[in-house]
Amino acid sequence: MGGESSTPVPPPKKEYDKEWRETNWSKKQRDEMVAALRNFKLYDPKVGQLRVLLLGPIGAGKSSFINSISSVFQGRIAHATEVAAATGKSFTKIYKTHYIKNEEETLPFAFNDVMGLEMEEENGIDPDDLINAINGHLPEGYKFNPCGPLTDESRDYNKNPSSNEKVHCLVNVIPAAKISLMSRGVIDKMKNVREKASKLGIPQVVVMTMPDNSCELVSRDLKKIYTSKEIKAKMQMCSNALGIPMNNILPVKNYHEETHLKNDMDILILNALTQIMNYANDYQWALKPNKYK
Ligand SMILES: Nc1nc2c(ncn2[C@@H]2O[C@H](COP(=O)(O)OP(=O)(O)OP(=O)(O)O)[C@@H](O)[C@H]2O)c(=O)[nH]1
Ligand SMILES: [Mg+2]
Repeated sequence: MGGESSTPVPPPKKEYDKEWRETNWSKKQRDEMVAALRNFKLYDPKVGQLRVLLLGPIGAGKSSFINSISSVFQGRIAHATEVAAATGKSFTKIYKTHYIKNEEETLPFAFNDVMGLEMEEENGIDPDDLINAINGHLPEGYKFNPCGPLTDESRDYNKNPSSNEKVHCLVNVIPAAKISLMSRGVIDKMKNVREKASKLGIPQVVVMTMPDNSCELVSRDLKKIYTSKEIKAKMQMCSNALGIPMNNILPVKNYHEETHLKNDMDILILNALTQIMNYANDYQWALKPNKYK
């Protein structure tokens, strides 16, 4: 027997040698992205705002993402919407628009987070209500009804939504550690909504949350997000499951236990937000009548 067989095989490396998605982590970059979003110009100012719909499983971090964005712009940990403790039930039950407050004015960004997508009737949202939301038919303050979606016969149904009540970007929120465990039912629901949105030309991204729960390296240092092999594999899984290309899979760590802002967290949140708003703006431009005049 040869002596070489006893040479220990080094464990496979958990990290790439360099970031596969180049990222500027500087404070200057953070401040420049905040400034650019504060001065964001809508292609169609008459519409007034860009509306983003967040959907995903119960407890995916949808509400936390809105709070995280709010925190970045307010320069402190903000509480724009209720966040759940880890229970099995959806915490968000009302269709409510959240705005992002800046120092003086409100940014032209509107966010709607809907209740979780789980299949159990009493627990999840009806896919038809998601389509209603996308098309602007759900009134502000609408309470999701477990017995069925809102129909055009209801008094509450917004029959003639204006452009700013319609959705301009669909954001699928998926926790990194859950992607491989997500039920066929939830994925099918997401795909179904995604196909309907695609027909309307609505841009779509995935915000992949909780990378800290999924990778030890990232939990210690968020800047390892694009060198961690584990995280890249999780992003690839999200991309494959929903059929959304890798460049539209945006990892973020939400503010959840921190008491102060952190530059690295802000960079990922701002990268995601910038991409979402640019896509939403492109879509609004595509909808604009007489745009070539
Ligand atoms: N570690 C970690 N925890 C997170 C992150 N994002 C959210 N959480 C926690 O996950 C839990 C669920 O977050 P929510 O924002 O309430 O989730 P949701 O998608 O709005 O849930 P529903 O409204 O119930 O459907 C909360 O306890 C958050 O503090 C993250 O990036 N990392
Ligand atoms: Mg919520």
